[in-house]
Amino acid sequence: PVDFSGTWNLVCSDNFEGYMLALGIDFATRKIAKRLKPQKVIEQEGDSFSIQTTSAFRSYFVQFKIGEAFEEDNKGLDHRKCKTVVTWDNDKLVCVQTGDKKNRGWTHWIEGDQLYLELCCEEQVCTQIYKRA
Ligand code: RET
Repeated sequence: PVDFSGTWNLVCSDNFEGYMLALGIDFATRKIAKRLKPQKVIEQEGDSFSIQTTSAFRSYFVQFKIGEAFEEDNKGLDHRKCKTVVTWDNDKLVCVQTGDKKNRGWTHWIEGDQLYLELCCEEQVCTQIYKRA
């Protein structure tokens, strides 16, 4: 099975601006956030995950077990509460964030030595690629 564990650095990002706009992130925050190169530290033990996204400006931490819904606070992002659940779709990690925003969620997968992250909100899709540190 896939193991997402490790430290990953952002190498490219497409339409993060559109994603942040869809979330209603304010102009000043977007201006700073789009220049960031966040690092992800993922710990995976079986079906338990913790994902720390760290940047010079702000950070975000989330912890979950596959298939177990939890309340996500999105603290430091848009602060909207979601009922969140993450499941496997073959080797992809698929997150659905149910709340005020339609079509909100993300998918993580690995290809070669790259970690992909697709972030969705409403009509916007942001694709990011991370490389092992
Ligand atoms: C930053 C900087 C402040 C503004 C925004 C951010 C976005 C963070 C995101 C994190 C996603 C985390 C995921 C975790 C699971 O893999 C970089 C904190 C909007 C979108 C998908």
